[in-house]
Amino acid sequence: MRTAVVLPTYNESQNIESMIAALLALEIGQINILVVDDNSPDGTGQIADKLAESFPEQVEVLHRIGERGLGSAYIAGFNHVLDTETDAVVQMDSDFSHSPRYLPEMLAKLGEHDVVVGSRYVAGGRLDEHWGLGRRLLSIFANRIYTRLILRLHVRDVTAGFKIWRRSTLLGIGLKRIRSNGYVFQVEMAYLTEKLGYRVKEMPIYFEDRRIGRSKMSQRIKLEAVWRTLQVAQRHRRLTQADRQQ
Ligand SMILES: Nc1nc2c(ncn2[C@@H]2O[C@H](COP(=O)(O)OP(=O)(O)OP(=O)(O)O)[C@@H](O)[C@H]2O)c(=O)[nH]1
Ligand SMILES: [Mg+2]
Repeated sequence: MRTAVVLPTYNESQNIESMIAALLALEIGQINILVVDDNSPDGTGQIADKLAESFPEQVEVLHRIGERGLGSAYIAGFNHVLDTETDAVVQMDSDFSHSPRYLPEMLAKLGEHDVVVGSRYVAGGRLDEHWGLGRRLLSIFANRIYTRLILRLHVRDVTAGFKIWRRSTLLGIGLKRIRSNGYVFQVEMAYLTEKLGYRVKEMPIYFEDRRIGRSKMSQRIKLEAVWRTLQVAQRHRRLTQADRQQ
């Protein structure tokens, strides 16, 4: 099985090298890593370039100039790796909140499912204990109440950003359908996945706070998610399995 890992980075100069080392140390067959860097002012892109020189077979860097956003970085990265012969596509943060140690088990589960989700909200899943009550409540409200009520999703962790997709699932979803960029990117992908009838497996993970570096998620981005979720529902509510992209 060939696996491509898409790693979006914005100012992750302190994490990128150890993240790539941890991924390359996994024993999961052929692995290719694509870093998608949005011209990080802290030089993450240049560090990634050096790593690509050291591991030319496995590491590649996509530099985006003048563009920002987690969602659009993933779409650019997904399109890039779908042009290769990869069978599975990993989506994960590059700040160690999503631990590479879960990947072998997640990959094993992809055999019977169309996407495997590293989930904070199934039995055994956990949030970092440093999260304050406010942040916890906001995440629980967003995931367990608001999005589930509006979108009627079955998945527990609607904003999960740690996933392994089968190639065919990403192709069937049709990335051109995706319009969101921030947190709602995760929600829109989750909604399309279920609307199109794909089999989702949630696997519990411990979501650890980023080890080093600064957060990019502002209060405004979080608030924007509230009404953008309504747009996602509006946009895709009529889709069924027959609407999978060929
Ligand atoms: N390419 C790209 N990557 C981004 C952008 N914004 C965030 N990222 C990356 O996306 C991942 C998730 O972003 P984070 O800032 O960790 O978001 P978060 O996990 O909600 O917040 P903290 O971990 O608390 O900082 C990280 O790997 C970031 O480097 C962006 O605009 N472009
Ligand atoms: Mg993070």
